[in-house]
Amino acid sequence: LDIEHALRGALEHEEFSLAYQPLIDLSRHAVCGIEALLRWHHPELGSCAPDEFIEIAEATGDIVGIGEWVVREACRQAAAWDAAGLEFGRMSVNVSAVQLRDPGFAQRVLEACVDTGWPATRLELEITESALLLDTDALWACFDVLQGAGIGLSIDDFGTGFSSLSYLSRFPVGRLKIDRSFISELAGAGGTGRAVAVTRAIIQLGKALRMQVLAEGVESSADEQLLREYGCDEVQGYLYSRPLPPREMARWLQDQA
Ligand code: G
Ligand code: G
Ligand code: MN
Ligand code: NA
Repeated sequence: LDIEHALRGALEHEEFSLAYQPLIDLSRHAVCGIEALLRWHHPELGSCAPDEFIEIAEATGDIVGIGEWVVREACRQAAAWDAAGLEFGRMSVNVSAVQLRDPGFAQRVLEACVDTGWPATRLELEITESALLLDTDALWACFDVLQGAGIGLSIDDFGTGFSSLSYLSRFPVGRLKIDRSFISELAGAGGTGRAVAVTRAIIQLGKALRMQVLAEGVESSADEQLLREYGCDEVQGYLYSRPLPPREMARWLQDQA
């Protein structure tokens, strides 16, 4: 039994679930969003991490159907939490370049919002720098539909890809998410070092381009303190919460209120 074969039946057999991690606004020190993270448990293979199966699902094209399920489930859950009076701001969903290339993608995301009652203006899609390298008419048409509906776009793992800066400013991207590889080296360096320079440069770049900047992988209050000094807008990481199953996420939100 291999991953590729097992993936094929995973949606039908309801083997996927979502974990949720809070996003924190540094100035208010309050939750401002939630990121949905895909989880897969196969009865024989056990739990399989996204890093192990997303690439395979992209190669087979299965990511299109899986990704559509992720968007729908995240929006459904967000609407349910909102109806229950929990406050958390936006719902953020990871989207692969393969999904963006699919002609019906943007329309189906809008349909998911309508069907679940989740406002498009409170949905954000996280894409990677590599997705922008496509730069085709189809990609622009996709962004037009998303932007027209008020759906936000952020660049995930920023700093690890190859986007040229002039390029970046042409896309309707509202937020940069600094890759956690830089944040993990921050505090130890005590304000010097490569990771500090890159982190500060990304925050300044975000300001220059009028984008929000979020730092991923914040694990210590020393990291948080530095990021606050540097003018970072938002943070995410184990310091606040690990990715949690839905019930635990709801409890975490209740505890904040
Ligand atoms: O918790 P973590 O192991 O979930 O995530 C590992 C990687 O998998 C991250 O880079 C994340 O962006 C990616 N990932 C998580 N969920 C999804 C998803 O629903 N779709 C896509 N395309 N990537 C995801
Ligand atoms: O989509 P993205 O590449 O941002 O995926 C987030 C990944 O980072 C997930 O695998 C999630 O479990 C992981 N993650 C979130 N917060 C932390 C953290 O503080 N430290 C580490 N090491 N990983 C984290
Ligand atoms: Mn992400
Ligand atoms: Na990331």
